[in-house]
Amino acid sequence: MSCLRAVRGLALAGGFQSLALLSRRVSFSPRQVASDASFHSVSFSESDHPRVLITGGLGQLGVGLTKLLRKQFGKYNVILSDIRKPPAHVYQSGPFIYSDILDYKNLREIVVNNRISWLIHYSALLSADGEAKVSLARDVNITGLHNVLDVAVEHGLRLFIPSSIGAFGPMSPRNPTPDLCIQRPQTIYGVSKVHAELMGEYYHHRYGLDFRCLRYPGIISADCQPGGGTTDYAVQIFHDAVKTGSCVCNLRPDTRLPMMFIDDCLRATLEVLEAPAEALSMRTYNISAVSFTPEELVQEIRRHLPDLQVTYETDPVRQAIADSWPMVFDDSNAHSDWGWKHNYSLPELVQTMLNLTGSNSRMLQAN
Ligand code: AKB
Repeated sequence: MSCLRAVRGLALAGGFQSLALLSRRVSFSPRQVASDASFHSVSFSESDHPRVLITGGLGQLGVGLTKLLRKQFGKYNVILSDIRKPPAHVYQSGPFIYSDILDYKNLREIVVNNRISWLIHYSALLSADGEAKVSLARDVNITGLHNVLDVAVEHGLRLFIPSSIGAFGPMSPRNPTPDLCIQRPQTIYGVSKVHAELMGEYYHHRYGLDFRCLRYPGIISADCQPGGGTTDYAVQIFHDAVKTGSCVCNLRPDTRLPMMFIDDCLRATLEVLEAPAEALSMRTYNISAVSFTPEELVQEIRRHLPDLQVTYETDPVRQAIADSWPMVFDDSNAHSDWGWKHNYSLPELVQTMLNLTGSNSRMLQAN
């Protein structure tokens, strides 16, 4: 890609050190733009609230985060975006826009026309999907990321990108997994997440980008069908348990993974976005809530649905991914730097999920 071409000449002429200092002071854009382009967004005076754009907004997290941010910052200050057509209730609930993160000009136009100041980048292929579609995952998770990073630097945005337990690999310590350790993941998803962490931190260091990143555990939510993730087995169990009373689990019963209820995840995202920069000793934090195995999850669900039938049919690709991931996540830095603490224990998560999936499926039956 063309980024950094504009500054490369200067680097050769003036030396790397002085360029780095200069670029931090004058907010150099890493992407070459037309010489008559005006960065008028920087001259806007900031309103009280940020103007937020969420990419990949129709996945598991975007709609929920949009709701939370709109409560905090106002309906019209938060724009949900995706390349897919939104369902009616999402379209009617507030601003929605088409955005393609692989189209840099489209992204820039949205940022400029809507005076965006915070960008939350949720577009990504997840771990199991990524292994099935490596080249698409590389495009979306890596090329798309480059576009997002560049537009964020060019327009002085605060940029949030989620990373994941998937950013670790078989050589990482697994119980517990600290923030800083050997990563070396073995999936395209994991490689793209390490790339995002490092590029974000590099742009922070080099251009002063306000990059913030949380490594999410597996997220459990009720209002959308499980996507292409390895931890989605847990979401699937809830849907099947409520709908049919039986389920097939594609991981071994003793596979321990860090997990979190969606409300905790969305709150953590808002909290790190709002944290004062001085509080952040790092730019990428682990966040954690609970760790459980399929067997432990099933036991807890059986306290409410004693007749639940479960069969284990291990999928070798997903199992290998899960076996290379953390079992327990150490989030002590998030706790001490910006006060992170989860609310939902396993029993609370299960109770809430059964209530929500039960009422969702009752609503579908009634319609
Ligand atoms: C996945 O399983 O791929 C995701 C994740 C843990 O990042 N849910």
